[in-house]
Amino acid sequence: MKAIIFGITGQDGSYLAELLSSKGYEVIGVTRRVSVDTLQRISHILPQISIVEGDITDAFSVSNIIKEHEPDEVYNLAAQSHVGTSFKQPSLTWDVTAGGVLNILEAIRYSGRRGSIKFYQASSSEMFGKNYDTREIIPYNPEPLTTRSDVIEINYQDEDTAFTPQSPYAIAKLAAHHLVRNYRDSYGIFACSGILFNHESERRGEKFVTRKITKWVGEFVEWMERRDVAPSGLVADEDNIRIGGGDIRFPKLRLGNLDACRDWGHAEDYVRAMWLMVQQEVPDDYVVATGETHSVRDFLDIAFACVGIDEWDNYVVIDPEFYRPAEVDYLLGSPDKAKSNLGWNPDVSFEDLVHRMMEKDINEAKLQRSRVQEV
Ligand code: NDP
Ligand code: GDR
Repeated sequence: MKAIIFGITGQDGSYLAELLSSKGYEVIGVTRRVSVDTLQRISHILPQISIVEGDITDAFSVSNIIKEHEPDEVYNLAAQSHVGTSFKQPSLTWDVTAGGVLNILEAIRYSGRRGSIKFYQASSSEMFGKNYDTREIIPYNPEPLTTRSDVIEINYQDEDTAFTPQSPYAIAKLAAHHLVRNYRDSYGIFACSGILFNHESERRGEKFVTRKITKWVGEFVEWMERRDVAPSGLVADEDNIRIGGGDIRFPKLRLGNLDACRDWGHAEDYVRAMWLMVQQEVPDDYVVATGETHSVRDFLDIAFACVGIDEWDNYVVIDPEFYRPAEVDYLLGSPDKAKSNLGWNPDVSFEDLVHRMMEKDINEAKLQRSRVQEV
């Protein structure tokens, strides 16, 4: 089997390349030319995969790659994937995140092999925006329902929840999502979309909130250890944490909305769901999520607890710079369809996810002392 991965240098691309390689696939990764090295996440598997140069906004390069390599499966993970950035660069986000998908679908349509290529598109829970559905959960209890007050209402999103995108990124993803459905219906192309909820990992980009937190905490702990100081010896001012209130300081962690709730899973589990979707007889769209939601505050609690700090308020500044013009407040996915049709289940819990990311960033900070944010 031969698979092309657009977006192989990203978090998910690296895990998917590992998964497909381990299954004996010939993997071709598409990378765009940039002035810095973007192959770090896949450097360990480069001998097992092939790299070709291409950009999904360039219709000719996409078409040539698909014609030349004659893949059985095409996975599109390429996107301008940062929601905050999409408000600052909406046009670029549209071209890459929506237009790029059209280029791939057209390339498959005119490849001369459209009946032989299976296509996966990385859709997103951001497409739900502020919307959710509500259902009642009735815990087991022998008392008659009429006398009970323990019925819980739960808000969730699944494949039937209406989309109300809140950002240029989400709008571009929704356009791509509809294109996939339209090409499936119009031309009989095997095209499916995974509506994936947030998934993180030790390889997560450093501008997403989870990795931003674990990286900061790792560097902060390394700084304390190097200075041989405990939290009790620190004094915080508006922007910095100072040893004994003196000149030696460490900049506070600057964050935006701490009340946002996300359904966070581990990327390794989620790329398994992508592959399973593509192995089905009939293409369909699936929500992939853990079914649990946690706030950014919850994430902070666990990340700081990993290094023995229970009170982190003094170390974090709320900076309006990181607020979004329109926010998505609450995401909790219901992955029932993926569980029953694909036999998919996540293995990594929220707590394990945070612990794994913290372990990686504590070790990385120790290894890279020169990168510590010290002034
Ligand atoms: P990343 O931001 O880590 O990776 C994005 C990838 O897209 C990178 O390989 C990047 O290349 C590539 N890319 C960007 N622009 C172009 C372009 N013009 N041409 C070719 N490649 C390009 O994202 P993730 O791995 O986290 O996510 C994978 C996909 O899943 C994305 O589409 C994202 O929107 C979507 N998604 C992610 C979720 C998550 O929680 N992680 C949840 C739901 C959906 P380069 O290295 O050169 O920048
Ligand atoms: P998200 O992820 O927007 O959900 O998109 P991100 O980690 O950027 O934000 C999650 C929530 O945290 C809040 N937040 C901050 N976010 C960032 N980046 N930086 C901060 O300092 C900060 N402070 C608070 C945000 O406002 C938000 O509510 C991710 C991406 O991977 C998308 O590509 C993907 O489609 C969705 O997940 C599902």
